[in-house]
Amino acid sequence: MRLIFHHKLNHTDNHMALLNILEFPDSRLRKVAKPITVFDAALKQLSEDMLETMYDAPGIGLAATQVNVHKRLIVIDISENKSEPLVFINPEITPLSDQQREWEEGCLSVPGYNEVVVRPRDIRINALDINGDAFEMEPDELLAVCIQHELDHLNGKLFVDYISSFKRQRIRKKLEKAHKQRA
Ligand code: GNR
Ligand code: NI
Repeated sequence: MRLIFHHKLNHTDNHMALLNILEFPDSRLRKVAKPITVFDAALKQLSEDMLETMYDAPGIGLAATQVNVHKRLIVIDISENKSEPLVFINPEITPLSDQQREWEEGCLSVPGYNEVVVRPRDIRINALDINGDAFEMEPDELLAVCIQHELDHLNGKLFVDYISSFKRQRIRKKLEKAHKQRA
């Protein structure tokens, strides 16, 4: 990965909270998130809470849509020891080649299921950091997959939308049954 610029959060805030993660087929996962225009303490708090929720799950990425906040904010950490938190605000992706890649994906909003998804292999991401400053990255491998998976969430899209409707219905029925049993 070529790192052009990225911002790391300061982990000095102790007042973090775990957020509830929406699960498929919740219709709120289909909402399109709105661009962020205000870069204040509340936004920093939301980023911290999302990172904490993601680490607790555990997962390697989380989109605000998944915690029922319909703003264009994603957090990612693909490191092994929670040491590389990344925050992307108003992210935009540009494919850099026609190459595609298959990857087995999972999702905290579709717990317990993994399916292979095909996506562009080479991308650039342009985004704002937590202070509203622009940066860009050219991620590869898992980070490129994860960024595209998270941006999909902001557009109301889930990885199960890429698989056969037969598989998707089966997953929907099983999760609905699990939700009923939980209630
Ligand atoms: O934790 C996650 N793992 C993962 C694995 C392969 C491709 C994408 C992901 S993202 C997922 C967390 C999540 O649901 N983010 O939206
Ligand atoms: Ni997901």
